[in-house]
Amino acid sequence: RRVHPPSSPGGGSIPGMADCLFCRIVAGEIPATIAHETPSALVFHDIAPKAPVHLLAIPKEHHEVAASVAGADPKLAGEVLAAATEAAAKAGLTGGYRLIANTGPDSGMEVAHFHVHVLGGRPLGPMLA
Ligand code: D5M
Repeated sequence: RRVHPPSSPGGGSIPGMADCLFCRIVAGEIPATIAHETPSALVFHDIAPKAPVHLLAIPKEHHEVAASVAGADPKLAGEVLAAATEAAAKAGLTGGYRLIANTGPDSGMEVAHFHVHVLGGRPLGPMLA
């Protein structure tokens, strides 16, 4: 299974990529509870859930942030969004849910592999509370 783009042999040309936590989950090197999988995307449970349902939807291929994947491969960006919504449906979030994609230091982003948080299972209140 290809994790890194072929333009980056060994995965070392982008800082942090060789040790990317989410690439290692895609590669099966770090365990995760998979909620949904498509040919290009993976959705798994967040290790520190902030809501009764807290999932992370990622592209299997490494892209750092939303702008990276949207610029390089907008179809893939859409596939990650679709995988997030499919996982929300599978999780039974009929009352609604929240999608969040942190980007860069001001957002508090911790893992530099693009991911969409899927939060739900209770009324979430105002987003910036
Ligand atoms: O969100 C990064 C998220 O990644 C944060 O909510 C914790 C989660 N996380 C960190 N390590 C793991 C593992 N090993 N499995 C599952 N989830 C994990 P950010 O938007 O970058 O702040």
